[in-house]
Amino acid sequence: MPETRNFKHLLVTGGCGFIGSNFVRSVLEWRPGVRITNLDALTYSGNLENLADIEGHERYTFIKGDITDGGLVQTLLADCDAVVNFAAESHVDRSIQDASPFITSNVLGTQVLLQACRNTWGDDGKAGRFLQVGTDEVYGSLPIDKPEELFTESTPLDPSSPYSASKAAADMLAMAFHRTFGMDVLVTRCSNNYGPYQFPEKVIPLFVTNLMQGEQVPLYGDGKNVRDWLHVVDHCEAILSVLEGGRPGEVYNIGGNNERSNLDLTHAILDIMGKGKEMIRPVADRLGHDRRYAIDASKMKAELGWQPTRSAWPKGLADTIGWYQDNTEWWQRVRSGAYRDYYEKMYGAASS
Ligand code: NAD
Ligand code: TDX
Repeated sequence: MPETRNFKHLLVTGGCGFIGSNFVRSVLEWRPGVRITNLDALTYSGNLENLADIEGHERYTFIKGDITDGGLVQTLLADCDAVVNFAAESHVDRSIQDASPFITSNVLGTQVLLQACRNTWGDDGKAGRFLQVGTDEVYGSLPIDKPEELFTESTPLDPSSPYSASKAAADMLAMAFHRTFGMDVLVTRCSNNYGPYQFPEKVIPLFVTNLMQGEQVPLYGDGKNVRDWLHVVDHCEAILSVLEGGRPGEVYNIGGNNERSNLDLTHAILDIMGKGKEMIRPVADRLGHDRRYAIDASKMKAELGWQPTRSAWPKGLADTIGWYQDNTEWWQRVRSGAYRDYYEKMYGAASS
């Protein structure tokens, strides 16, 4: 096992989103000595309510601001010894509608953060560590008829969507700062997450909240596309183990070993919620829709001893559906306002 590092003060970016908020809450609980500053621009998917339960926590500070603001980032970094960069535009369908915010936040934002680290932590940036939270989508698409094929850390990058292309650029910039300046940079690449506080544009909370409102669920294409589902808190634990124990300049793939076709996922949701198959509305396929993602996470297990423990299927899914059923006010607020316009543009019908 590599040497374990202890950090005192993390700058978490994008901590008001789905994964970031779960990470902030979990780390405050798991690491009683660690302080967290959360820098978030509060875009459409950033929500202060996601961390309402830790507002006022003595080891937590929230700063509203953009990762492309280098001066602000540098000021915050002066007292921090690590960055965990979650801040990003994260939805593939939105990147198909308009790629430009993806380039600004995901590419430019990552470069500004990396440069601010060098400006603050010395030319080689070695006074701190930078973890870039990446995605398996950068590897492109696997066939569904070759289950033995998996993404490893050495699979060539071959992104399909503007979203995944922007994330690939961010990963490459992070690695370039390691190779060129010797910065202590690591990249994680994770499969599809599910769990509490996910914005209901992503398939699981979209389908669950549609069904709770008596609406059908829009299934793209033939429904045979496959995703590898991981519970968000397993992802947070994996990120923390890479931050504390990973080797500089390395990529770590994180996955749930839990491949499901969208049709199987939809049927599981319908079963758990006691709904029938007539609630499925087949719709046109997503442009450039990747057929299958599947992660080989053996490096995480071999080097860091990490394995998912919360992703058992369908229990993890049922618990997650239970969370949305118990938190109707949260998602009803999220689904109001600008969300309705997004929904109508995407699915051609107003969300009730
Ligand atoms: P999300 O959309 O729920 O949250 C993104 C957060 O980043 C929001 O709080 C938003 O306000 C903030 N943000 C966006 N642009 C910003 C900017 N320029 N400056 C400051 N804050 C900004 O996304 P998520 O699902 O929590 O994903 C978080 C990260 O994890 C992303 O980098 C994403 O690519 C990656 N990832 C997500 C998944 C998944 O299944 N959701 C899987 C693998 C990797
Ligand atoms: O309405 C829908 N109908 C549908 O069939 C939506 C929104 C999705 N889908 C399908 C498309 C995908 O095959 O469900 C699958 C999952 O879709 P998303 O939830 O949009 O996730 P995906 O595109 O796989 O990307 C997610 O995982 C990797 C996250 O959004 C990314 O941020 C992450 O990097």
